[in-house]
Amino acid sequence: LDLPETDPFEIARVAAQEIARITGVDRHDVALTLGSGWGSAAGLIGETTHTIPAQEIAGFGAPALEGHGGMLRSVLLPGGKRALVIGARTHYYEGHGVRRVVHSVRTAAATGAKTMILTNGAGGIRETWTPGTPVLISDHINLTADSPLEGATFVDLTDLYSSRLRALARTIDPTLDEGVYCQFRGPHYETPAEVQMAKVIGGHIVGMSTALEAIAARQSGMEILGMSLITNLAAGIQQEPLSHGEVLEAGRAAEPVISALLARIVAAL
Ligand code: 6GU
Repeated sequence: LDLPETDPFEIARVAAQEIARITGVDRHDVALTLGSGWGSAAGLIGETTHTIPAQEIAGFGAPALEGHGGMLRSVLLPGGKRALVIGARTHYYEGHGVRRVVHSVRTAAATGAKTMILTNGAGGIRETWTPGTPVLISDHINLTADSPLEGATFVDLTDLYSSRLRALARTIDPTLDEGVYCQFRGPHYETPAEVQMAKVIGGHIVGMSTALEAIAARQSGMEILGMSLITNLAAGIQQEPLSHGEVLEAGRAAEPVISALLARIVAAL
């Protein structure tokens, strides 16, 4: 994937073939990337028939920490559809390049998935969002200065986060707020001044994932649902310093509720 002459879509097709061979499932209908706080949804949406260590599949590479590799799951949904659950996200800040960041999304598309659900844990800019609040992503601002598209590939990003799927999510939980997600490079959190900038330019949520993945999903023709779990308020919005430990703890605390919500949304697709 790192070599400029390799075709990332070809590696994604190989990855999809490997998933089909291991699972015996020749097409998946929907794919979910489960970020911080969303992991329990894997067990709630249906019956996991196969769990595959991601590093066994082409293009996924070795895990950042030994023993902390992500898993890919094939899940049979109650209605008979198939979900590919991606528990292995490569973040842009890991420095493996944007091809690695979006490889799971391209693999999902190559397995046949027409719907891509992208979730994350993120910081909130709106004071009313207490830790544990799930928010629908309505649009994004990509502050990475990078793109998964290579060469003269002009892809329209209107209604990137499907208004149809957002409306469907609100039939399950009418109280769901929505907001604009700003993807920063990370891995440091933003300064209070950067958070103010994000607010002034129209952002409501700050995080380190999702936008680049959504662009790749649109390029592959998938319909996208994006959801953030607000794990904390962003720097300067909350007065206390941010800690990764608190972010993880807020994710764990909210996990049962938001995972159940996501499972109900998936059942309604
Ligand atoms: Cl405040 N910023 C970013 N970039 N990512 C986060 C976060 C903040 N809180 C959780 N994840």
